[in-house]
Amino acid sequence: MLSDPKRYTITAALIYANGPIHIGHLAGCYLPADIYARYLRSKERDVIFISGTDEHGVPITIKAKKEGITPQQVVDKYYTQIKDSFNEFGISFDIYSRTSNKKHHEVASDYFTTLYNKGVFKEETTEQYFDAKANQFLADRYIVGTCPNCGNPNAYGDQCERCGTSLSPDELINPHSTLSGEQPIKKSTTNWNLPLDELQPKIEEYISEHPEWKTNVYGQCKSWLNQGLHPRAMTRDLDWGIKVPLPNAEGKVLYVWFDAPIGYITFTQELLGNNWEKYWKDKESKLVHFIGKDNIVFHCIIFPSMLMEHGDYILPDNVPANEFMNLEGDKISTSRNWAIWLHEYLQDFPGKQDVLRYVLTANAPENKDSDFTWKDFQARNNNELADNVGNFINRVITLIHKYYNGEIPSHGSWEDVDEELISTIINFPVKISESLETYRFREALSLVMDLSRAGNKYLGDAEPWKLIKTNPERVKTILYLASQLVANLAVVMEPFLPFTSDKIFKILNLPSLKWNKAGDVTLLAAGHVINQPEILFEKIEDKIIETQIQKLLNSKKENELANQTIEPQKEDVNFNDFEKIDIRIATIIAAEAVPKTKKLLKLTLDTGLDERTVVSGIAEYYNPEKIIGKQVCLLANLAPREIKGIMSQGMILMAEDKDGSLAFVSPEKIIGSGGVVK
Ligand code: B3M
Ligand code: ZN
Repeated sequence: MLSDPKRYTITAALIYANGPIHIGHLAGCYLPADIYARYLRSKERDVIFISGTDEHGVPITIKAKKEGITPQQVVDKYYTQIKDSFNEFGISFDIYSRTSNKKHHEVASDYFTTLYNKGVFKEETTEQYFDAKANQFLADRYIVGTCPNCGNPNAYGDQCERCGTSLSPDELINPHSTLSGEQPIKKSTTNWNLPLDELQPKIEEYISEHPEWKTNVYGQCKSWLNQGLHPRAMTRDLDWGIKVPLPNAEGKVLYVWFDAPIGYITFTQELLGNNWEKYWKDKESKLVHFIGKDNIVFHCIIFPSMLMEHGDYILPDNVPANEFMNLEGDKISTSRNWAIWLHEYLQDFPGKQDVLRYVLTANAPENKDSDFTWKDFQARNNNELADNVGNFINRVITLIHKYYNGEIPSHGSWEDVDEELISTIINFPVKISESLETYRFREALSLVMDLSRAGNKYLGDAEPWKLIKTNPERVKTILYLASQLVANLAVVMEPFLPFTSDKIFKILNLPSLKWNKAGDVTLLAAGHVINQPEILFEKIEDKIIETQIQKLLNSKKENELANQTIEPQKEDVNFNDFEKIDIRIATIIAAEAVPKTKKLLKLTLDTGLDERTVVSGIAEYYNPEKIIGKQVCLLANLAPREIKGIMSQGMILMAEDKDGSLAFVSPEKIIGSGGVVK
């Protein structure tokens, strides 16, 4: 572990440009990366924060096929949308680029050539799965099957997303093509492998130098190493991607996981021109990759192998991968639309970026999966942001305006409670730093909240609003010190809540201050004039939250509907069979609920033949009072049977919708009761 690096190279995963981004992405990797980068900038360290979109690979071509557009159109559409969302949430990348650009094609291609010339790759001709119908080799996500490790029936040809195991198509049980659904055949093809099996000792040595890595990351690496690494092809038979720069490689592109991490290098070059190399090659630079847990093997084993084999590069110093964030108890899923999309959140909660940043960090899936719920979002906003931070700052600013026309008062001598608060102000930034530097962002944020709580307690105990009548001199000291705490909070809060920090500095009429000012209780000089208070966090009402919950429930319902299949047609019957059935138009003349049941109504029907009773399971859909006079179809000659002690003579025909709801089948104009349906 590099303890006092000269500079930091921070990367956040290059997300596939095949869809918008949701809270899971933000919580999993972009927020922690941003907090870290902002903190280091505040410490005035030399830092670059690099990211962009991954625009190659099967996920892009599958999406293009689905939307009926070209892969280029897919990535153009989502690159802009993703970039805008990050921007609006204050994710402070120094560059946000894309792997489909020309520069990246050159850099990745050169990188491949360098490894090729060094003899790193093993050329291998093997039988690969091929979809004869689609006339295509089935790499990566084009093939699915059952994971040999955990039994997930939808594991991809490169990885099982359920257990995280990295796979090759040959390991899948019962493989089938995602293009045609067919069983694939085998066809011979040549590819270039990275011999991870041979590199294993070097990788083992590298990983064992990093026992400080998060246990989830270190543990995953150890488990792969224990299973033994396998060679992995760095080229694919696909037509979308970076062409393999070899004469005999027609129709082949670089494996997306070969080119994507090189994107970090390309984008650094785009950002810095000739000045890029020290961020990747100087041993005193600290390289940190922020990713989600499904990308661990690629960043801890495969990319480091590529870097080692190239020879000039430093290796990742840390890969603080997070686990996953669930939503209302269920796995976030793009295809099931079970997600909170950032662009939709912004429409529904304009200006509340920091609230989401706060909730996602306070509840970050740092060591295990976590769960986002709207109720928790509301509670954290109302009880933590509004009642703690907002309330403290607002009270201080308001009182300074009320008593001193907005001028910071001068202080008298310190009392014990003041000394205590001063030592809190001095100690907290150090503690927060320690947590941040060891990637414990939840803990760091909760320390910031503790600092604010200390301010609230100080004010609440001192009660300056009462003291002003009896001891106005003492009130000056209290508000002087409380205002210093407000300024300190603005400094230490900046990495987490940059928009709020900005607002506080504006209210305080100060320029944004750097981390080295934290712990100082003279940030606001006596006589300095501050601006008017502003509400930092509004409470969020129940009905707003209910709307969001309803939105999720609707999407669940829509999804269920879309996935429901139409019942297959039954076996043929002949006309004689049909004629045995006596269906009549009947008119409902009375209806009442059957006591002690939820579903049943007792109906009295005028059938033209007689007046009879039928028990029908429609109480969830019809109010008995509202159906009197309604004409329905009755299966009149169904043998009578007793239901809940009532003799039911026949059955009302109902149409069932995909969601299971029921509707009467009624004649299109009034028909005399007893009319035959034929
Ligand atoms: N595109 C996977 C993902 O979006 C992959 C990350 C690349 S990081 C170099 O989750
Ligand atoms: Zn699995």
